[in-house]
Amino acid sequence: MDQNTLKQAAAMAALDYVQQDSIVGVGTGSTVAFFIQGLAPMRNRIRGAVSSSEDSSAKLKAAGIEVFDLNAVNQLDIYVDGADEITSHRHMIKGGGGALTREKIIAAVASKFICIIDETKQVDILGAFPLPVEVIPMARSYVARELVRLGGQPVWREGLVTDNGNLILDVHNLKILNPCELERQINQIAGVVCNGLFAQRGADVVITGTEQGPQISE
Ligand code: ABF
Repeated sequence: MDQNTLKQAAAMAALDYVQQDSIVGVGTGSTVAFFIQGLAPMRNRIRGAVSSSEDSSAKLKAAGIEVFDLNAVNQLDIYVDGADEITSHRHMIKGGGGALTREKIIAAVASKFICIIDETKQVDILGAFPLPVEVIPMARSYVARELVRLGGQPVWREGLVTDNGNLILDVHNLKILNPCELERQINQIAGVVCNGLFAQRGADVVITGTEQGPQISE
């Protein structure tokens, strides 16, 4: 099976967690795009969605699904999103799509974070995928110097401005043995808006598309 088929299988399996008359938290990326396609036929059985990016908002609206501002919602039963890397502890690197900040906010609100992946995302140790860090533009160089002090090699993702008007540094050559601690350390650097380590708040359910079908871990 090709990677897209595996992603689609995981995304379809996540539909079973969507509750009647609920507002669904929706992430960003190509795996989530399959989930949004699967949500479309259910649009009259849910109230709508809260979206983690302008890209996903456009896909949801095109599918006829109402998009709510998070401030209009008190709680979310589920948040469905992909990942760039994930460990057996359900710690993740996210943000390859540049939407990490809104993704982390919605994940914080949701009761259950359902991560949908293909099996290529599973790793023993996080860090082969460069860790995205969203920064306030004026702080880019200072934050880059601080990330070097933490052992990384930050590269400015030139040409990309996030939905929040900020910049992204992708940090290479990290071998992340304590994701929770590094997440905290990076968050303390002045000028950092958010970083792509989802370890303090990891996933609650992981649905992996495999050759044998979707495998669910919770
Ligand atoms: C998104 O899912 C991002 O955090 C992450 O980069 C992406 C994974 O992309 P894809 O599903 O396209 O492999 O939530």
